[in-house]
Amino acid sequence: MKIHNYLMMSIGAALMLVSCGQQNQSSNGALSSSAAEKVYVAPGEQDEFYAFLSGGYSGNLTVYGLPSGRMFKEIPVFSQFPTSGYGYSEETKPMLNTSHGFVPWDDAHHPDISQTNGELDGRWIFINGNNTPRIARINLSTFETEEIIEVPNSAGNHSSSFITENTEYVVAGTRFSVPIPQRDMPINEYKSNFKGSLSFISVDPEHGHLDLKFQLLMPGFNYDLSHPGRGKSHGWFFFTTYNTEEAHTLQEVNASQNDKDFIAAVNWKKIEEYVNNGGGTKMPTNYAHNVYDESTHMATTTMKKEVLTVDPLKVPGAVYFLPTPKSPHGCDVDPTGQYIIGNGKLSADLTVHSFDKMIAAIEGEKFDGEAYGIPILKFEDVLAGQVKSGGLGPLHTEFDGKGNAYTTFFISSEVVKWQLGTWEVIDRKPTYYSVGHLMIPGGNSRKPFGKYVVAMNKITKDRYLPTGPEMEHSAQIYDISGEKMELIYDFPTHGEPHYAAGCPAELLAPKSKKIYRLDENKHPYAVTSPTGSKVVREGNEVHVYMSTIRSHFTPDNIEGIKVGDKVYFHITNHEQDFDVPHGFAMIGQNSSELLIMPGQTKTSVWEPKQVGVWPFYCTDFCSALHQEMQGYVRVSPANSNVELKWSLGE
Ligand code: K7E
Ligand code: CUA
Repeated sequence: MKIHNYLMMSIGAALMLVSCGQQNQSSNGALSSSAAEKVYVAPGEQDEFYAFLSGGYSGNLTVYGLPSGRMFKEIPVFSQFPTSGYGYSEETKPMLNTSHGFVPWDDAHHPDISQTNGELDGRWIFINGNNTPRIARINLSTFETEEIIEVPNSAGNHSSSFITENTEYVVAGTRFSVPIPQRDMPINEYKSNFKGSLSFISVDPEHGHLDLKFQLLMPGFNYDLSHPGRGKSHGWFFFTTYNTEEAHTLQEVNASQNDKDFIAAVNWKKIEEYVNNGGGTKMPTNYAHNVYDESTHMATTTMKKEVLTVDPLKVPGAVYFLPTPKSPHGCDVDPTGQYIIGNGKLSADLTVHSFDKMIAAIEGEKFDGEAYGIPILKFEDVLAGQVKSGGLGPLHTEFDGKGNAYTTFFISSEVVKWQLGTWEVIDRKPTYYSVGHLMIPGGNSRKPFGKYVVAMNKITKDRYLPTGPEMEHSAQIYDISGEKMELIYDFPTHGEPHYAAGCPAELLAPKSKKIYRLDENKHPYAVTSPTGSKVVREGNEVHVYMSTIRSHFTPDNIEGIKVGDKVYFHITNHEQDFDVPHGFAMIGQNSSELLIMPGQTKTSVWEPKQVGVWPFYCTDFCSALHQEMQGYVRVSPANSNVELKWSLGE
């Protein structure tokens, strides 16, 4: 039966291909049984790679396995997430604080895994919030968001969050230029008054803690994407720009006037030295820095009031412009650090700049004018080559570590494989449909794992059974181990994945955390001993110190709560086994349930509005007696004299 199905599918596929007149997909195409074997991970077996896909407007990050395309987890980052209670629990609410108040959503685009010597080290993954500019750091042993720093003087935090070769910095560039500092001024005075900030956020090598070290205040262009130099170009960072016209309206026309925009090359080591020697100007500002402490299980917000800004003209030799056609989007650096690829989305050819030639041109002071005092290098002097791709709408490029690059073409819906150095096109395969980013595990590091490429498509159409007008986006896996790419699988993704990051499973799986140790729990409201449960009234605030173990809450009966009280349930999960969470939910609560991992404490607030006896229960099916895992709270009128008491088994 199974063989029969495959046969039918293969014949169907072959007919379709013939009728579409597509010659470039061999009979060994997507639906052949050899392709099926390549993605088949048998029950009980595990995937070879982790893939972290940005969630776009879901604000989160999803974790998949490659090659199976199975989704393992959604990690909440910038959005409230009722599945775990992230952003609803008292402990995690501060993670979403910003200078604009509590912002429980964002648009997450570019995850990047920490590196040591330019190779993935698997400690953390970073991702940007595009809308209310933020950078998040996620711990890759707990798969939890540990830190979110807001980026002041930024708007549309898009050329982010990319890290330098030793994770010295996570870099965040602004897409929109804005008045800096923000002020009330006419929009049509944009030109030469607005500025674009490029932020360098240092990463503590031990704990990963983030600190906004300096902000480079650049001319008022749009800074679209960026990547670090690596190897020989370590110490530099490259940013694509568009709207060098500095238009402020009808951008689709007005920001496409110039034949060439720029890639900005920033020597951050030079600027770091300048600020370490006291350079830069402190500017008053206001931004949130939110840190989750794994020992107290609690996040805190610190509002920062100052930022160190740097005028590029004060650091000669730090910033240059490389002319690049035409409204470039992706900015990618090859594993050797020699080539900087600018994908002009309105151009058919890819422009590849040479780092060596750039340095020679700088040393020879061969400039082609300047923009706001920043020297412009001559296009011909820095050009390494052009890829005559034949495709339309190039967006992003990744590398396989074997001398090849893979570029996505949004308009012509394809991935094109080409060779670094010869600029020859080797292969092209269609995508379904309109691909944005693509990802090879380690594909933006010195050591890519060039076995699979994942293409993330913007349009799904007929790839899956229809689900009404809204379809999940579609990703596709290609086997790239041979000369030609082979499409081997389609899988749906969540939100709108832009970029993704991947790494070998063995980098993360062995160190993945299994439980939180109860004897290390420093939460101030934790119940760490079986007898520690209690209920304490402080005015109209009531603190319930509650514990859970299969299959009951302690206490499970509470009386003496009154309408108008604010009841804090601080719940500690006393399990110390892997994968035994308990949940908690209270009727009428204006937040979400909580999912509490073994050894962890989380807090849920409930403000009872009605007199009665109200139940709570465990939301996670934790044992055969999970349905018995429940309790009652008696709520009396505001003026009642019912004594506060709690019990279990009475
Ligand atoms: Cu091209 Cu935000 Cu990286 Cu989407 S961006 S595709
Ligand atoms: Cu605990 Cu269900």
